[in-house]
Amino acid sequence: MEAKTGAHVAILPSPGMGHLIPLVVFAKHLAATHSFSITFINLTTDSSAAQSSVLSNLNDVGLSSVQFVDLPPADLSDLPSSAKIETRISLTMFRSLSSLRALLGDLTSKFPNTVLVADIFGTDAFDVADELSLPKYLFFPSNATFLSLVCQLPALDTKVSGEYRDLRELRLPGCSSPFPGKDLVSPLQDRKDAAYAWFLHQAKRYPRADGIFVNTFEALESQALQFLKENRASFPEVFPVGPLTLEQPENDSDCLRWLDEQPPGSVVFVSFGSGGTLSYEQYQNLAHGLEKSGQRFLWVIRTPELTEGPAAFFTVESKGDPKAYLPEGFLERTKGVGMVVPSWAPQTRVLAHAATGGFLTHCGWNSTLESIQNGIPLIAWPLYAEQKMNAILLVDEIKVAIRPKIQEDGIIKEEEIERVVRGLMEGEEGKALRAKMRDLRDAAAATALAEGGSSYGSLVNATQKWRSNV
Ligand SMILES: *[C@@H]1O[C@H](CO)[C@@H](O)[C@H](O)[C@H]1NC(C)=O
Ligand SMILES: *[C@@H]1O[C@H](CO)[C@@H](O)[C@H](O)[C@H]1NC(C)=O
Ligand SMILES: *[C@@H]1O[C@H](CO)[C@@H](O)[C@H](O)[C@H]1NC(C)=O
Ligand SMILES: *[C@@H]1O[C@H](CO)[C@@H](O)[C@H](O)[C@H]1NC(C)=O
Ligand SMILES: CC(=O)N[C@H]1CO[C@H](CO)[C@@H](O)[C@@H]1O
Repeated sequence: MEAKTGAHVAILPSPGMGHLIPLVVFAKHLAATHSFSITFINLTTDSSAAQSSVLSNLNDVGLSSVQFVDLPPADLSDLPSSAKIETRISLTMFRSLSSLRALLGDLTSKFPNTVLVADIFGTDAFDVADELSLPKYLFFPSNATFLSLVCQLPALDTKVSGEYRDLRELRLPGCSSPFPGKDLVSPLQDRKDAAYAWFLHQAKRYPRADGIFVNTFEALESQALQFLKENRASFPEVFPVGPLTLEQPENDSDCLRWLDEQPPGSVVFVSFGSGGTLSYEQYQNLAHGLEKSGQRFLWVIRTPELTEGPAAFFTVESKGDPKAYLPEGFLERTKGVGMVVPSWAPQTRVLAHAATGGFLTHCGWNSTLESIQNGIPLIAWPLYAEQKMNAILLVDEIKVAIRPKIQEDGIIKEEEIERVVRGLMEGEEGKALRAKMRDLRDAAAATALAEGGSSYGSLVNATQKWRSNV
């Protein structure tokens, strides 16, 4: 492996596909466009095909500038099964520090000009970077609004007693509209849980970074970015480098063939992301609502949650026959109008397809960015707390989404689903959202990581320092 510029970037993703994907895309830009050599550190025991396929994106830039290194897996067997994901990820990082120290020591002897990029659960690695006098950066895979919230969390923690979820309204600088405390990300919902302590621990260490990369762009979140800029005295420089999304490989799937046969802009794509599913009752309502709307749909379906909680964190597969949890006769009645696919669809290709005209989504940040890149307006159906906050922004601030009303019992009724689907695909509201989304798409194309764009310039600015550190 030969360093082209002398500068070398060690990238430390936290375990989990959601964390891996944007860092892979980021690494690809660093290697391909900016000619840095990269070491990608693997902290997981995951050897799944899905993970290898994501990592294979780094192979096209040539293995001469990208290498992969596995750290020995951290032992988490002492954790109770109730330990939350934030706790697990943070502890995996924490318990990997000594092997990371050895690895970075090795790397710096080969590449004296090494920079560490860790993500939001990897700030403990900053200590190791300091010991070795390496510049250290944080990669924040979500948006700038959320980043400005996290940067205010340590202050919030001392100011607020009791639970944030009990606050009817939280008004934070950098977030243009106030939001209910119960819409905060899930680790902030229970301050007595270890997951909160870990999240806060990480947030308190963000200011130590030499800079923070965030997966957004100027035109999308100018207000939050401005707020972060104004806080330069207490917070590191923030570099918007998005939208970072991963294009899926050519995949000749049935649903793309089906889309080929549908009129332009006529299909609503329904998908709750790789970790999302609904209750049995909600499935019935969604099915009836889609059917009554009379709109064409492509629905990625997963086995309903049988236990409590709106959604599971890890990938939920579709097990068994979808007929078992769809209303009787649904598939027959909607034949030709709708298509149901189990578990998975090539989302980026579906969103880029001319037949797709709307997206009913859980509002994961990556799905939001992918939709923006294709100018597809949304129905915001958030499953977890963080996505609820995304929904607020998408619905109230940038106005590219409709949000269905949720009943007291947490269910969205079929009539409401019918209303929002029709509204998005046929109504005046849908037209306005579509026009706004197309403007945003054009802004994304102009500002994104293409040469001359603002995100490109921002990455150049950040990395200039790395080169001049030599
Ligand atoms: C990451 O390392 C583990 C061993 O700890 C290995 O089983 C896994 O295959 C590695 N993943 C990749 C994608 O290399
Ligand atoms: C498309 O991708 C999915 C998920 O990776 C895979 O299961 C399927 O076999 C692929 N289909 C083709 C035709 O490559
Ligand atoms: C970014 O995420 C945060 C928290 O999840 C939320 O407050 C904000 O609305 C989101 N921004 C966008 C553009 O969705
Ligand atoms: C890059 O840095 C220069 C000098 O500080 C600044 O004028 C410019 O706006 C920056 N570019 C971006 C895209 O942030
Ligand atoms: C870039 C990226 O993260 N893409 C993923 C976004 O989420 C969807 C669904 O969860 C995946 O299919 C994409 O691969």
